[in-house]
This record gives sequence, C-alpha cells and structure tokens, in this order.
Amino acid sequence: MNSPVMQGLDLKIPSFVKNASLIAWVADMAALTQPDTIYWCDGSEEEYARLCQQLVDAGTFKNLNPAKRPNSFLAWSDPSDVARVEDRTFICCEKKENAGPTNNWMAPADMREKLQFGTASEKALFNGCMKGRTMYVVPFSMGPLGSPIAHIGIELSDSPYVAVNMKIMTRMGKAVYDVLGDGLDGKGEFVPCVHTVGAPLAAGQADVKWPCNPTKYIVHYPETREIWSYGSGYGGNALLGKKCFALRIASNMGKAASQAASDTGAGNPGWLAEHMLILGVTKPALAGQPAKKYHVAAAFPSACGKTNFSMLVPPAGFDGWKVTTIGDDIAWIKPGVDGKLHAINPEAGYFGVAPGTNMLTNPNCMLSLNKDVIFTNVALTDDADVWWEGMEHDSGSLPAHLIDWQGNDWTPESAKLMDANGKPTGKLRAAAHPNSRFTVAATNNPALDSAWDDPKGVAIDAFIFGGRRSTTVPLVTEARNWTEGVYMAATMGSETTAAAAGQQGIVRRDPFAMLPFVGYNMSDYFQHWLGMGEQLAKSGAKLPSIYCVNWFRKGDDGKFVWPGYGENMRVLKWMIDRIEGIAPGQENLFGISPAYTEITWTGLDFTAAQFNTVTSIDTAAWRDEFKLHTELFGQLAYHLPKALEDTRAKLEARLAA
Ligand code: SAT
Ligand code: MN
Repeated sequence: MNSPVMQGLDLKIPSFVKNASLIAWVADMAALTQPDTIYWCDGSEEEYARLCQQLVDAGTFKNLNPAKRPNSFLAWSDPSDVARVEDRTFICCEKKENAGPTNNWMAPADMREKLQFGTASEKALFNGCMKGRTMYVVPFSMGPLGSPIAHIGIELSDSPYVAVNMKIMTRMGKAVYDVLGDGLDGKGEFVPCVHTVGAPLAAGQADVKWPCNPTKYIVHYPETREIWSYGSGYGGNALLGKKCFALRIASNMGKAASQAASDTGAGNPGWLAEHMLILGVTKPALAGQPAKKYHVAAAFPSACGKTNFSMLVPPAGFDGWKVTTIGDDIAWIKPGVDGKLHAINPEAGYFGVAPGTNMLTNPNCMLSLNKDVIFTNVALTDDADVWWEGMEHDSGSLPAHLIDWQGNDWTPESAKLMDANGKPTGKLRAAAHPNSRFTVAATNNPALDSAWDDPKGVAIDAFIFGGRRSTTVPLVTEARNWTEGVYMAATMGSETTAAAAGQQGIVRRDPFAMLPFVGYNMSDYFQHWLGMGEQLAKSGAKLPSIYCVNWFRKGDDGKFVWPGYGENMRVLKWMIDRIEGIAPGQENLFGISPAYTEITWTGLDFTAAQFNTVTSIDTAAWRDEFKLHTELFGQLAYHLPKALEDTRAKLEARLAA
C-alpha cells in the first residue's frame, strides 16, 4: 500500500495494515496532534527490545542488573504523576443522568471543543500536542485474539513507555490487524484510544525523563466508544486498554448488549465488565471422590490484594489443594451456551502494586518478577536491583542504602520520620512509592491456570466482594440470594488507598469495587446485575453464590486480626464446602456465616475468641453503617432499583428486631 503524505507527514503505513477506517482515523489524529513521525507497532520481541533501549537512552528507563533480574527495567515517574486521577476522569455521554452522580460528566460537544476542536480564543489541548514526538500506533486485543468474547482497540500514544507496557499488558501486535482485516466486510471494529503526555517539544528542545502535563483529562465517550487521555503517562491513566476500555467502555458495551425478555422473545442478559480477579481452585481427590475444580471471580478495590488472592498458595494442612490464576484485575463475564456465566481475563499481564509483595504475602508473584519486568517508582539498590517496602521480610533486614523513587539517597537512619518535637516516630520515609508498580506478562506466573487464554473463558461458581474495613464488616458472609448479594456488593465500603490520587484511609462507598470504573449510571449498573440474575435464573441456570469478605478487620491494638494472604484459603474452602452442601453455616442478620468449627484450622493457631473478633456483628456499628447505605441510596436515587431499597428496609428491620 502506498503511504499518503499528510501536511508533510508521511503516515508510513506498513503493508500489513489494510483497514481503511483505521488508516483514515490515524491520518485525522496525526493532522490534529502533529507528531514528527509515526511508528506502527508490530508487537515483536525485537521491537520491544528496541523501544526499551530507546527508553534507556532517554533516561526514562534504567537497566537493572542482568545477573539478578534479566531483561528488566526501572522507571521513575514525575512525582506528580503517580496514580489514577479520578477527579480528572470524565464520562461524556449526551445526557448527564446517564453518567450518573458517581462520574464526572461534561457534554460531548463541550469536551470535544476543549480537547479536539478548540474555540476562536482557545486552542484545543490535542492540537499539536505531539509536536517533536513520535506517534506510536499500538494495536491490541482485549481477550484472546479472535475470540468471540474479545474486543480490539488501537491506542495512539506519544509515549514509548505506554507502547512497551501495552506489549506486556495486552495481546499487542501485527496479528490484531489480521483480525481487523480491510474493514470492507463490515467487521473490523475497534475502540479508538488517543493518548498524549501533553508535552510537545519545540525544535531543539531537550526532553525530560518523564514528560507529562499538570493539566489532565481522562475522557470517555461511551456513545461513540472513544477514549481520549491527556497529560499523564501513568498506569490506569495512560494504558488505555485497562481501566478506560476494559472497564469503563466495556461496562457500557455489556449493558448495551442486554435486552429485557419480552413476551415473545427470550431477551439477552448482556454481559459484565468487572474489577475482578479470576482464580481456579482445585480440591484434591478425597474419600473416593474425584478431584474437582471451581472458579471464583472476586472484586476488591485497587491495592486491596486482588493480585495476592489470585496467586494464593494454600497453607500447610491443605495438601493437594491448588489455586491457579486466570486474571488479577479485570474480568469480562458472559453467559455461555450452558447458561453459566463464563469469565475471561481481557488482559495478558499484571500491573500490580509492588510494596507489601514478598515471599510470605505472594510467593508466586515474587517468582513472576524474576525477569522481563518493567518496574515503576520502586527504589533502586546499590547493585542495580529493585527494592520496596516489605522486601525486608525476605532478606531479614533493611538495605543499608538505596536510591528512593525520587532519586534521593535513602538509608534506614536518614529515612527516620520525626514527630513535631523532633522525636523518632518509629516510621521510615518510604523508599518506594506506595503505589509503585510492576508490569509483567501473565506467562511469567508459575501459578498460571491452563485455561487463562481459553477463548471460552471459565464457568464461574462464586463471586466474592471485599472491601478494606478495619471495623464492622465480618470476615465472610454468604448472601441468601442473588438480590441480597447485589445489595451487599452495591453498598460495599472501603478505606481509600494510594492507587488513586487523594486522601487515603477514609471509608468511601465503593459499589462492586467499581466506583471509579462504571462507565454509566451506577443505579442502571445495579439494575443490570439484577436483570442478569433474573434472566439467567429464568433460563434454569444455577447462579453463582455471592460472598462478601473483609480480610482487614483490626483489633483494639490497631493490628490486623486475620492473618490473610495464604490463610484466606481457609475461607475459600468454606465457600466450596457451602457450594457442595457440606458446611451448614449459620444464619445471621445479613446472610450465612461459618461457625468456628466449620473452618479448617490445621496449621494455624487462631482461637475462637480471635474468630469472634473478625466475625462479630456490632449492632450499633451496623446501625451507623445502614445510615451510610441510606445516604448512598439517596445519592443514587435516580433509577435506583426498588429491589435494593426493599432489601435495605428488610435488613434494617431484622437489625432492629
Ligand atoms: O493504575 S491502574 O488503574 O491501572 C491500577 C489500579 O488502580 O487498579
Ligand atoms: Mn485494578
């Protein structure tokens, strides 16, 4: 194919790109953003190595010690660009009520004026934003290539850091263009994603190591299924396949696919795009019963242990039990022909939180990180390896010297934090940013499930919802039915973490762990879940059980009571016992919970009194909790499903009785 030349810019279209609407869109975007040159990624290893070397040459990447961590790199971001920016994230649909009260909204025409078209007095932000830079065309598939569940996106970005991260996080490369074809057969749909760091370079201007812009816009147009991201190079703001596409746009796609059953037709339950890990758990053959495998999808807010749970190593006493990872962050869930809900992981890698990860909390993850990793904002050791808070558990001591994520010297002595009177607080200044991350391919994970790449997905037996709550919410509760499960998920609260910019440790409602990720009205999303349950039940399918968990309850001493990590296997096993009808459970106010004796305690010294601390229901605390549910429902009153109001009234009446 010949290469059209636009305003002096050669589009450099490779022969493997044939899709006319893609080429036209790239030409339009190039005309708007005015990069110096365009590079079409082919996803090859050679290309990855070349771009990484280019990032090393530019000072964005540091080569890590090849003897300790082969083919691995460390990037330090601008200190202002370290997390998702929820207050700069917009859902731009025509009607404000369709974005709902939990999303920032702007009318598409107004947003397009700001980003794309400009006004007589103000230049659009994307106008010329890539000057002096290369525009990378990054083709990616969310989900196995060519799978009926998968969807394709093309990200245009002026960040080579984005291009190499997308190579790890998605199925990125040439084969995507084959799936897209020439577009003439009516196929070849893709979600267009445009990303810029918002830092054009004048002729001769030297670049910085981490270009970004204090002005940030993370914008979604759900009706036209477009993503526009401006000003940030970091994670969920810039790797547009992840939160922007696989959650915000995909949640819209799943909802749009649903049709209520009519008298004449069967309807279509649609599908779900969820902030969930997916794991397989194998129960060994026992007492003449064959081994059996279950699949669980679990939603927790960012930085609350999804990656750890998805790679769990069962503790001593669980011989033959095995947990395998399908995904660690996002699940696309669609009804299969068998009527069951099937989940795929749309991603191909993990963009996980480094601090706290060690051989105790997540050995499979540590082993995944031995090679081929991009680290962002962790600390650098004197022998060119990486370090983060929590690694002292493996080595037995703190390192004598580090360079912290901001490039400053760090020693255990100089990092001591003092109180207002100059006395040591006993705490140290963090060497790694609390939201520092690793990017690594799923195939590095020794616990990877053999079906992780199966286009059909895995049939889900249970959903788990969990927040980070130091009080009130018990260790585990099983919902009595789908509606009560949806209620528990909808009213879930969690203490905020460093994964999003803003204050940390305050409890906010985080329905389904999807507060920052539902790309439409939250109450309509609740209704989508309820409607899906209804339609599946009508078709005679057995719905997955729904559980609510809290690993994070603290005692009077302020310390976590439940040991967590691998020990969470004990709770997982109880869930399977419930599914198999082995554990009777006991009714409480909100659902079914385990008796102390129903949990397998082999190998763990955990007393009935401790168990009581993590499972007890404090009536006064729950009275306050219900006030917060009421407040949430007040905010979400528009389209709030009546079934949820009714459930609240029922549960509150039980509490009062
Ligand atoms: O930066 S990301 O949004 O990809 C990670 C997260 O917050 O879950
Ligand atoms: Mn996440």
